[in-house]
Amino acid sequence: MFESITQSLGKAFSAFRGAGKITEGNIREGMQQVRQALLEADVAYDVAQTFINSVTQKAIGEEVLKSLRPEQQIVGIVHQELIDLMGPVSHSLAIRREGTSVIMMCGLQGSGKTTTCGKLATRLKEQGYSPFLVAADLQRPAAIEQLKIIGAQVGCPVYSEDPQNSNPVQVCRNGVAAAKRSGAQVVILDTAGRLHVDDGLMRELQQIDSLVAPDQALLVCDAMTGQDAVNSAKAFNDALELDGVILTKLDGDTRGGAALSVKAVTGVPIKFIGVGEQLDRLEEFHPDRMAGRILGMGDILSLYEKAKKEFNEEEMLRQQERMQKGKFTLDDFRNQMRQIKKLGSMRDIMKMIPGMGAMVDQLGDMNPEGELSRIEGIIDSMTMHERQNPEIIDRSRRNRIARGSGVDAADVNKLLKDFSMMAKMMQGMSNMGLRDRLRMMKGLTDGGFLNPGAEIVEKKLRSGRGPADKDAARDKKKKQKKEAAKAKKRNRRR
Ligand SMILES: Nc1nc2c(ncn2[C@@H]2O[C@H](COP(=O)(O)OP(=O)(O)O)[C@@H](O)[C@H]2O)c(=O)[nH]1
Ligand SMILES: [Mg+2]
Repeated sequence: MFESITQSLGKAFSAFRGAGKITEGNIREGMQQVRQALLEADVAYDVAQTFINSVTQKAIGEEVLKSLRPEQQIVGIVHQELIDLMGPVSHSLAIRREGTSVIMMCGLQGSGKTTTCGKLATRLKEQGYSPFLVAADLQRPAAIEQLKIIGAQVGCPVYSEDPQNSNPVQVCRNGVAAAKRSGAQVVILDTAGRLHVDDGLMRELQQIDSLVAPDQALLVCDAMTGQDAVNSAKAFNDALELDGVILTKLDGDTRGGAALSVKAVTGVPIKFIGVGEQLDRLEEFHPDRMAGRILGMGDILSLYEKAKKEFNEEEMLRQQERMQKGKFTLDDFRNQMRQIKKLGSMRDIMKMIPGMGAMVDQLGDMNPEGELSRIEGIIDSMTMHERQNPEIIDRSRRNRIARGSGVDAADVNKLLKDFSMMAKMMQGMSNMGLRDRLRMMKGLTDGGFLNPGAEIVEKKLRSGRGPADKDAARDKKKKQKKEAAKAKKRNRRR
């Protein structure tokens, strides 16, 4: 997998070998080669360009990590950028706690839909669900037979109708009804594909989509077809609002272009990958592992992680000292937030904290980074003098800061109040024993200050908006969209 891109990226990184440090000159030269490597891998042009711009910016802005050579540091930055390019991903299949969930599979002919239906059914069965397959591809005579064989292998029922006297929409409707009657928990619809995206195919899929309202619409894409796969993904997503992509045949993909571009071009993440013909050859897609595989430099990556961690620890220690001396300013606070952000997305950090994992789901579409960025924005709008002496911020300064950062004056006030409370606590803490420190920390986190997501989570918990309501909201959104489209059509006819 990915041999060719791994090789050409390796060559690109060698541009930094022997360099004393990262400079604008060698980074530009190296990035030209990275771009070349990406284009050869069949990554979409815009995606490659945006990617190297972003790496360049980070590389120039990043502190020099003493223990690393420039080449190693660049690999680390590219690794992180690759992860951001392909993620974040949720592997959830939105399966309801009760009743029957419907997964609709679509994709071009030969992309691996039928095989992947079998793989998903296998996976679901392993997880203790009872899957049910529906043969809705009436295009190819052998397709129904193929799904029946796969169903027998998995050990799950397959619904089919005589293709002469039926149509795909009817098969899906009847199939879902049959699955419900049989008490199956998950129905997987194997729909028809065409050799190319065409209107007939899209209309048929839209009909099925509106009739059975699937919980998940997944697109199956053949990784070996590179940018074509990405373009078809875009077309399918425009017509159907996909929930995820399953990228197949990665076992034969040496270039990696589709894996790298799908998310950036369509906004839809890859949830699973197919890595072989057998029914157990389905894996969850993990951007970090994929980025590691593409770079093929496990040792350098772990070195980079370690150096980063040490750097963070050094910086944290320095700040702790300032805190204890009562010298902790808003500027230090801002630096600290940047450090936190560098550790990864707030969601990922929360997932690593015991007991917080469940809260991540409750966040829904909320964006704790947004809250951090807002605080950062407010501090950015202060002068250095203000950051170091917040007590001089009077009404007119406060209004200026609020205008500059696009928030209400009340938000500035709240930040100042929270900060002064925190600074006092921090200073007090340095003279305390461990037990009192912990008690104090708890006070801070409960207040939602050191944990900007908390307030949001609490709000959500209070309003009881869980995953089930999210489904309802999604259905409602779809319905509204459809109504609007219908109304438009009606108007046009008049
Ligand atoms: N190597 C490999 N082959 C696959 C994978 N997924 C599907 N295939 C093969 O691709 C071909 C087409 O698959 P099929 O499921 O019939 O595609 P459909 O037309 O979209 O239903 C078959 O020969 C499959 O065995 C995969 O992940 N790796
Ligand atoms: Mg098929």
